[in-house]
Amino acid sequence: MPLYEQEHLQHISQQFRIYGQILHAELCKIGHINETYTATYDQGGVLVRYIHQKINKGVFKNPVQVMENVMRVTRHLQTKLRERGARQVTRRALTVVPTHDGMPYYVDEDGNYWRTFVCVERVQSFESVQSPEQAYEAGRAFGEFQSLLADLPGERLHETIPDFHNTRKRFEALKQAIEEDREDRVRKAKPEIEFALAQEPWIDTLRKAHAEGRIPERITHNDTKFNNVMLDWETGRAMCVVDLDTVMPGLVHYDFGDLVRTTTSPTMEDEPDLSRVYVRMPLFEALARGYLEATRDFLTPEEKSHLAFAGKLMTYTIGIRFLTDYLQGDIYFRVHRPDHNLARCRTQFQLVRSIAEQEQALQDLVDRL
Ligand code: GN1
Ligand code: MG
Repeated sequence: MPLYEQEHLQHISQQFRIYGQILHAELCKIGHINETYTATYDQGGVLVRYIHQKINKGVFKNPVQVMENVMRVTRHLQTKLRERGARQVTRRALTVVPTHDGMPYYVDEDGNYWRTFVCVERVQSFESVQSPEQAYEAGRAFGEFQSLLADLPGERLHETIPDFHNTRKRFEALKQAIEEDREDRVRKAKPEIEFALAQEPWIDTLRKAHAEGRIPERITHNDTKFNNVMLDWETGRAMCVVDLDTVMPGLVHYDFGDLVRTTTSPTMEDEPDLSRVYVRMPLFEALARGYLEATRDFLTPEEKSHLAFAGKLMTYTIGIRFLTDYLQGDIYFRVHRPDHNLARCRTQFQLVRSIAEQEQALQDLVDRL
């Protein structure tokens, strides 16, 4: 990390109620949006780590509302876990460390919002799923997350990104990006564009079911990709889910769908060898088992009947978001090489094809569980 960044981080770290001295900090490369550092402190002669994170204000237009949601959600999770007699509550749900004047964030001289979390230790996350056990754990973790938040008291949570999973709006944004063709990339993405546009007939299915009152709004995580689950080093069990910025009102399908996207093919999000990208039944079955076990108390038959479809819809939705960003010149998702967003899009669309081919078999499997 360059020296000026080190010094800036030193300054940031002093704003929070941390009883210790910062020794060093490393940039954490996971995630496409926020800037995250893992910082080590000497606290009474013991090394303790904290997470400092700069919220991406281009993506989250209202960081104050983001943190209001995060505070309500983390407090509720911890209260419920304590009531249930859970051990290691601060490893099971994130803990926000306040600033010296009790605020959940610090605004720096450039108007950036910073926040600090207790670092959950002896856990790891993965960019791709390694086994059915892991898929099961991911399903269970996000199912439990929804279940614990089902009785969150108070007002409706803020919509931190309005229309985040509104596939119709994402579709319109794609069409506009194609029309504008700002970066002259449309010709390079022809097959992907054709595929994306051809899926239009089914993209409104869930929003329609919701509008007709057939599926309810709930509190959902909305970014359930597999690397947002922290698994215990030793036991492999899911301990904690992270990345709470998009926790807001949503459909359970948003969460289950993104889990299908990220846990049923043991490949990376940008896997270039498309022949390796397809749904593995044992992974899907484990995921669905974990999720259904945790959501049994509240999930309705109608919600359950759309779970396989949810996988297709969310994979498609995130696929068209990558494609749109590619056409607009990579302004949203962090990229690590040229055409990275196009590669990510291709991988998603390959998975959409695979889910579509097996959709009935996948739903039959869900129905049997
Ligand atoms: C982003 O920040 P990260 O990498 O966990 C994105 C998700 C996408 C995901 C695709 C706020 O999540 O919606 O599904 O990338 N988050 C936001 O990898 O846009
Ligand atoms: Mg993340």
